[in-house]
Amino acid sequence: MTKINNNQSNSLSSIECVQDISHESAAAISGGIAVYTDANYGGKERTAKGVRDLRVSDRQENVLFNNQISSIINDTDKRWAFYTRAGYSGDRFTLEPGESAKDLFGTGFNDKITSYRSEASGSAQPL
Ligand SMILES: [Ca+2]
Repeated sequence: MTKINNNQSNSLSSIECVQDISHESAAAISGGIAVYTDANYGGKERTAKGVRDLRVSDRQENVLFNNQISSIINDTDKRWAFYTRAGYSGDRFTLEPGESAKDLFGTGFNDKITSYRSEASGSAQPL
């Protein structure tokens, strides 16, 4: 049962994306970002904009991606950052435009991602 259907007024991830990327940049994204619950782009797939808290979006969408992501495809023209905690906090790693993560096992991030978002291209290098 879906409680909320109005994404425009209630989606935290939508709000965050507006802050992160310009409308022009958002329109330039071609293939988008895709995360998978299994390695080698298997299991369940989530293709969407960034998300501030997967626990919230999971509940809204009746899915389970929080602490499940094991591979990622970044088919966009932006760097994307992935975090172990909600609100883009905790440990962080990034994927450059066109870069993919085939298997997060052994990286310290397998089944640990709770939020992710795009970053402006040309921003400072990650730590
Ligand atoms: Ca997994």
